[in-house]
Amino acid sequence: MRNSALASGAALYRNIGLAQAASSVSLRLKLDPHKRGNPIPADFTGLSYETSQLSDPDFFSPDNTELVGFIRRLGKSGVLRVGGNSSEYAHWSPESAAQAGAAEREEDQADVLQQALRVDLHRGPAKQTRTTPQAVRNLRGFIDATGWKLIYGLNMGTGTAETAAAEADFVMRTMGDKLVAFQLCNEPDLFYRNTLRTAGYDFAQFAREWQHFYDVIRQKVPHAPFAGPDTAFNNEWLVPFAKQFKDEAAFLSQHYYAEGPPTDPSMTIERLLRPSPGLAREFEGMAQTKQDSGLPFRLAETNSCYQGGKRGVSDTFGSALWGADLMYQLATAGGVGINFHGGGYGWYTPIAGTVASGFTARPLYYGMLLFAEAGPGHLIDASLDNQQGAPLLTAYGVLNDAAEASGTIKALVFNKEADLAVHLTIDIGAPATQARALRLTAPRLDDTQDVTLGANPVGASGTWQAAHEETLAVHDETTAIELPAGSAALVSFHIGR
Ligand code: BDP
Repeated sequence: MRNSALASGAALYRNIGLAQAASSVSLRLKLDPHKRGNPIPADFTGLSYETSQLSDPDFFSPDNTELVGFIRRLGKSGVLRVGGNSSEYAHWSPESAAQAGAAEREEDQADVLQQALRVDLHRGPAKQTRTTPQAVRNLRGFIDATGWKLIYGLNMGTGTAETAAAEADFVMRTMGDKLVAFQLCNEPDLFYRNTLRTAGYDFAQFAREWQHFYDVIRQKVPHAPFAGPDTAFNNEWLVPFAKQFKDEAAFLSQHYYAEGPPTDPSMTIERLLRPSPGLAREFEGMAQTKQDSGLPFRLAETNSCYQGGKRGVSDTFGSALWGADLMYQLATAGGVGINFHGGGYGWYTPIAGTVASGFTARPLYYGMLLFAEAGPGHLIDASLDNQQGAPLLTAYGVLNDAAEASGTIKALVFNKEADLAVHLTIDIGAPATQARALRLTAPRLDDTQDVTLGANPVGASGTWQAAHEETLAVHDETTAIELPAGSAALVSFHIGR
């Protein structure tokens, strides 16, 4: 009761433009363009889909122009990862010509995530799917149409090294340099409990299997690139993997689910937006592996809540703030990329839909779009004073490498406070001539339908452009912006030359 009264009070203040009441606080952000942080590579952004999606060759196909459009809008480059639980039940079928009928395929595609979840939930046998040469050829066309690259998951869970080598050979010849890496399996640290291996399956056993698959595949495909271990969360597997396979792997990968299971009532938007001890642990593992191996780290599968997401959390505006903030947290910690998992109509999918019914952008997509608008480059030093006044406000600075010549600095600010508006003064650290703000907003954190970026929703095939940008006054290298509770903004500064 108290919370909802507070929330509606905050909404009222927002609506009548009185964000300064008791529920407002002033903070200062100081950017320093001369202190460069980690790079944000051009292919940082990414999506992850189930391998079972390949059972319908029309899904990842250049003819699926709608999905191509949604993906291209997220970045000129990026990484599509095909893997997940269902990669352990996907079978390479080079001879197979027969395909399921269109209706059956459509049903499968809407259900792809649910099928993949059966593995974790012990709800019965996982669905076995077939991957055909046609699906891989269409995938190549799709990848070309998007301009992105590919991570391809092979089946070590229930398949043989020889079959994986035959599949890898075809994939490598078809994808060429569009393939960034093969992953040999999905979340082997959970194999012991999802019936793929017996209880007690440990890192040593996994490492032997990984080495065997690697050797057999490399014999047939000498230049095949690999990434791993694609573990669910265990640094106890990630860290030794980095030590043992630093010469075999092109980069390291692990997964992260912020919450779960969805049936647990404590899994809420509010919890999602708080700092996560689980994420902090993953970052510790990543830092350790960087030190031990020098290999880059990619969060190759992530989302808000495992077991397909949680309705009212994963499909809300809260997930947009969470997702975009996670991208910058990861870059700050030294990660080189991220893949948000989805597909079909799963609660957490960034892009929902099927070939037959069409596709739409979910709230999480808007968070990724904000990241795309800020662009790649380098992080710059960004420090907040009085952060205890709004502990859930986070801020980042970006210097676009390409825009460097034209002198553009960006500030990303996320007010994840549910009831607290923030008056933010930004010290740009350079004499700026102009400041513009692009806002990511929705009426409420739990809103699922009315998210906008720059006052515009995402249209068909991912078409979007800002309908409204605010001009902010700049005085003596500073500007100020009001950030309503539960909102984010991208502020761009042009530095005078
Ligand atoms: C991950 C799996 C993915 C699932 C996801 C989930 O890799 O295939 O769909 O969990 O539970 O662990 O939503």
